[in-house]
Amino acid sequence: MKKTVWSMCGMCSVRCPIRVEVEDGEIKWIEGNPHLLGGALCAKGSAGIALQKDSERPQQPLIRKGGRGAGNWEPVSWYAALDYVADKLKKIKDKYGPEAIMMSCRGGPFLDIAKAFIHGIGSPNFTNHDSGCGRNVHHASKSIYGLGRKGLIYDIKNSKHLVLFGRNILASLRIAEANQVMDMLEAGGSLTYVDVRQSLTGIKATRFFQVRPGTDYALALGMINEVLKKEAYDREFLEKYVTGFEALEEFIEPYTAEWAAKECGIKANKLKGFVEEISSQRPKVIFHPGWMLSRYSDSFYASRALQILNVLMGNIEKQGGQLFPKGPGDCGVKGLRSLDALVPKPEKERADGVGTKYKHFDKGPGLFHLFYDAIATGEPYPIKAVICYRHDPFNCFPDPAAQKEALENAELLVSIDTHYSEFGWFSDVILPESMYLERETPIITQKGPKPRFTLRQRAVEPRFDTKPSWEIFKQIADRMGFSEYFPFNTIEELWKWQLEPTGHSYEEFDEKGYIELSDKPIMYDNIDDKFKTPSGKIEIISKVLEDAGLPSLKPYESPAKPPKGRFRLIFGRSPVHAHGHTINNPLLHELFPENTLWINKRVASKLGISEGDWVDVIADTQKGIVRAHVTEFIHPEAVYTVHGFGRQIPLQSRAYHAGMSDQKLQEGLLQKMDPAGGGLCLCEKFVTVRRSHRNPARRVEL
Ligand SMILES: Nc1nc2c(c(=O)[nH]1)N[C@H]1C(S)=C(S)[C@@H](COP(=O)(O)OP(=O)(O)OC[C@H]3O[C@@H](n4cnc5c(=O)[nH]c(N)nc54)[C@H](O)[C@@H]3O)O[C@H]1N2
Ligand SMILES: Nc1nc2c(c(=O)[nH]1)N[C@H]1C(S)=C(S)[C@@H](COP(=O)(O)OP(=O)(O)OC[C@H]3O[C@@H](n4cnc5c(=O)[nH]c(N)nc54)[C@H](O)[C@@H]3O)O[C@H]1N2
Ligand code: SF4
Ligand SMILES: [Mo]
Repeated sequence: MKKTVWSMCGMCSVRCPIRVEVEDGEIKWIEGNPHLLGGALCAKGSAGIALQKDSERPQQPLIRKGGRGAGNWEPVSWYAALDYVADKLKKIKDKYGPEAIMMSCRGGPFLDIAKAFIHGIGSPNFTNHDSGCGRNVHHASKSIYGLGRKGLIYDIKNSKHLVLFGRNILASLRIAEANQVMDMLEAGGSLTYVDVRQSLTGIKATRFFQVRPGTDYALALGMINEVLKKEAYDREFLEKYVTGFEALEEFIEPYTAEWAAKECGIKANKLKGFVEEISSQRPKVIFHPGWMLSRYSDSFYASRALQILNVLMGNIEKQGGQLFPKGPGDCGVKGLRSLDALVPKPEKERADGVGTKYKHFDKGPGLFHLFYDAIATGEPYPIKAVICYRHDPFNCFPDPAAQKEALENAELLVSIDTHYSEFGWFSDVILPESMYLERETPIITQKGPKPRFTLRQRAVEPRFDTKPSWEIFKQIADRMGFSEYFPFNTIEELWKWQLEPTGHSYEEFDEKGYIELSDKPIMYDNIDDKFKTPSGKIEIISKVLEDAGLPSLKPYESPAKPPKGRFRLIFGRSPVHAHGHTINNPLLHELFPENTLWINKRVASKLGISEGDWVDVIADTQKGIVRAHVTEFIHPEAVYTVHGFGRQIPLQSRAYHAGMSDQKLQEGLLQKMDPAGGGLCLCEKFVTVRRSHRNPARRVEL
């Protein structure tokens, strides 16, 4: 018999709502939830069935037998694995204190249970992947509005002009957002795209600025200068909500459109034409602050400048601009109950120094890469257990060799993952989580103009001896003696407990897969108290930054040019892969089996490199071998590759050594963060490229 299961995609972190058709315990069809996505699903989402059918994933708990990374595993029962982990954690807690245990979870809406777990142990050391992702953008937003990266959302569909700096929105996609971009374009809206290379988004754009790598801040400053010169801003909005405008006027003077155009390698009249266009379109103009603009040492300031442009447009809480996401409270509904709220907050300071040494950073998840210092040095105190749940730091942060060296000092490494991750392969215990179609998750709130509660439901039973993470955490907590923070035995009990204050019941999910809290978009009439900065205003001059001795408006410094014969290594995503964990998916592997190295045609011809040639990409001690993609559509200073490849897990036969790993080439970058934003400077590595003398059928990386 056929049945519909409402659930949530898990092939990437966007978590699109899905409808799954199941017949006789088999998944027959997956589509985007028709009520929200009109059935749309991306290639990765469609390949969820291939993942479910794939046997090249951990099938039962594993405990390491040989040396770390040797791949010698002993399959054990859940009982034995959970006992082993709980016992080790207890010993570490007794010897070094609970704060010696850290946990990283990728991020996203399902953090509650993971936070309750680590805080329940008594450790403040909860972290995530974000210093490799959107931290600069998050902190830039906080410094301006007092609100994080998700504190404002974009009404792209109704906008007249969307401006994207390195935000490849149609390839690095969220389905609903990509659909909004297409709707906006069809309605006659403009799209300005800024990148150092042409991309899927760039070819749909109405204007494309190809800039010299690392000069986004200059371009944004030039835009601000021209907007001010032409008085193309919302004076009333500025007077009402913004502090520091006079300082901006003074600061911006030297950064003219002509200066910016020269710095970025574009035409000044094109930049001026752009400002003329937006001046008639505001406030329906959105400067996307970047998602992962966290790659250069001034990306925080680039993102900040883009937010200043939004402020100048006066686009906040206006149709076609930026909107405050609305939650249950805006609909007269109480929020979901939180497990983490039951747990007393650990008093000890964080080992990454966030909140103490680094007061200007958001204490929430801190910064993972800074934990490596604590792990290596034992300062401010030792970290002895590292639990990675839905996170693969070796694929996420630069220089896995340097990470492994620091981890020598850790006594327990645990990976809770649906796949073999690079970290998992090196760790001591793998606790395999059931893949998303085989498990359920706690209920979450999805904020937006029309907020809702939603959840993931199990479509089919697990094929292997795997468990959902809620059960894994609960069972370790029981063994370690803090079950009071996990007051449930089944997921239904947890759902009921979460929903209790809201007045809704989980049967309501049956109809459409979510509980809609408002039937029409909510807009605020009054936004006077919405900015959470120290002054309660939008701060162009940020008190938090100034108190930390950091400038609010940083003078521009031109990025270094690569020395002769070298190139800046940049990276991005393919629409058919999600980081490293889909590379081995049988269907997605077929669509995109390995990455290439984009290299400018003129430069390539000087190096004697033709399309499809094998090239060596050399950093300091590391080398990658990959095929060249020779093209006019990339700036000659840069070479580009798709992130996530070069995996080294023999049990992933399709991904094993296919393509090249960018993070291995990023030697020395693990400690190089933007001091104001906390993001790692992932695009600050120069590499040498040469024709490879080898022509391997299967590449071996050094
Ligand atoms: N060099 C370089 N570095 C980068 C990037 C880059 O492009 N280049 N990108 C950066 C960005 S933007 C990000 S977000 C990070 C991403 O880095 P990560 O957050 O580490 O990446 P993911 O691959 O999304 O997920 C991590 C792990 O989660 C596992 N996983 C997936 N689904 C599930 C699940 O349902 N349950 C469990 N338990 N585990 C699951 C995957 O198998 C994978 O091992 O990397 C950053 N680092
Ligand atoms: N299909 C797919 N979609 C995804 C993901 C995925 O793994 N796969 N991951 C999700 C995640 S975690 C994130 S963070 C987002 C990231 O989404 P985006 O922020 O859009 O990131 P990327 O795809 O890495 O694309 C970044 C672009 O920046 C360009 N670039 C490099 N240097 C410069 C520069 O100096 N200036 C400018 N202007 N551009 C530059 C690169 O050429 C590349 O095209 O995507 C999300 N969506
Ligand atoms: S964007 Fe694609 S892979 Fe990501 S959640 Fe949505 S359907 Fe799944
Ligand atoms: Mo990301």
